[in-house]
Amino acid sequence: MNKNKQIYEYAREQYARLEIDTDKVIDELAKVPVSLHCWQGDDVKGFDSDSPLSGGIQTTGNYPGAARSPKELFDDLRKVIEITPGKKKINVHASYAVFEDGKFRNRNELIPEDFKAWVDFAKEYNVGLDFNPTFFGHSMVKDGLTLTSPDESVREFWIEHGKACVRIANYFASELGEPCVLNFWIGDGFKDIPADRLSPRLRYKDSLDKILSEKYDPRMVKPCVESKVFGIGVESYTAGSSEFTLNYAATHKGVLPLMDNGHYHPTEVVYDKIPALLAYYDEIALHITRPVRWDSDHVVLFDDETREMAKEIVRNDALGRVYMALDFFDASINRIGAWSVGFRSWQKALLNAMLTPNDKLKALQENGEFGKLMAYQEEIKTYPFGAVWDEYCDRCLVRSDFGWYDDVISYEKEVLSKRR
Ligand code: RNT
Ligand code: ZN
Repeated sequence: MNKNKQIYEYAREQYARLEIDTDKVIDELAKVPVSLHCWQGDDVKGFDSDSPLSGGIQTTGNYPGAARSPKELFDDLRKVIEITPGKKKINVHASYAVFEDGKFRNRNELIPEDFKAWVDFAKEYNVGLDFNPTFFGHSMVKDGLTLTSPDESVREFWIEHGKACVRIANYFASELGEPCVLNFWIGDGFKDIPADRLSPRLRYKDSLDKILSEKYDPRMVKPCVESKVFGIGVESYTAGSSEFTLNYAATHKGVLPLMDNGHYHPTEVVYDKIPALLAYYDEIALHITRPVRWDSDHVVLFDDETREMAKEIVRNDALGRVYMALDFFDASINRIGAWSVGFRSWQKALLNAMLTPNDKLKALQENGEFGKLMAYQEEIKTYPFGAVWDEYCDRCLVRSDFGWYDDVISYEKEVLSKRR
């Protein structure tokens, strides 16, 4: 037996003492889909517009090698898929339309065929697709507003965009036979103190109603509304606040709330909100990210919030009820590395949660044995998690140790550095 296997055997025994079957956990984790966002590869630029990024989001950094075309982005995604363990879905933004017939279509007139390249890509890897209308980075964003704009023609344009996206989500789901999460996020809001906080929200509500009047199969298309507390240049007011989106979802059957853990006040934690929503909703969605001071989109790490979020999903037996998607963009380091660190971190968090003796710990809580609960939770932290992670990577045929980053470096040398 080689050294790694010996180490794994030891870990397996350790976890068996906690009545955790590591082999079973590895098999289960490999089946859990996590949505990999397409927009880390090109700093959220997309293919359909030269307008600068808007909506209160921003990428910083100019590390060389960003994807400049559909081909380059697909190549880069392939690399990320190759070096990360676990089942994926791909999360596509509407701004990533690939006009194969050479004819440009504006966002209000997009058709399913404009995303055939994505469907082909998904079929190549046997993965599902999720989708997002793109309400930013476009000349029809007026004074920072889209679906909430007082200008009817602006609103109309974006409603048409939303409807087109419902049709595209239907197309994804029917082509791939996997549900398509269709996430609505708008950056609409104000930099400074508004005089009317209600009218934009009423318009947002009405616009969403109009968009979702477009027909879709609720078992296969999962519309979500994502909230946000503020954006860059949109500091004083965001129309799609947490209360707004939660109540929209609660009052519209089939619509899911989406929580992005970068979209709350800095001391709020999304892990506590997950069970709160699970008490009311059959299904919810997440954007997994890492907020740092003013920014909501740093690369996901295996940190406390990430670990606790995964625990809330796993120990509440909600892996089948929570649609998990990554959402971050870092242009200051190698983008393939950033993408992969984020994906691997969430995989680690899920694995860690699955290697926690959740039933035992819950029983301690129910029995009021809080001292013992604390002691046990601390002991588990030093269990040989790394050995199981290595074995999981091995079985997924990806490198577990530092070696995977060598692949990132060679790809940078051979491919990315030539993009000038
Ligand atoms: C922005 C939201 C949103 C975007 C993507 C690109 O703050 O998190 O989800 O990051 O749609
Ligand atoms: Zn998000």
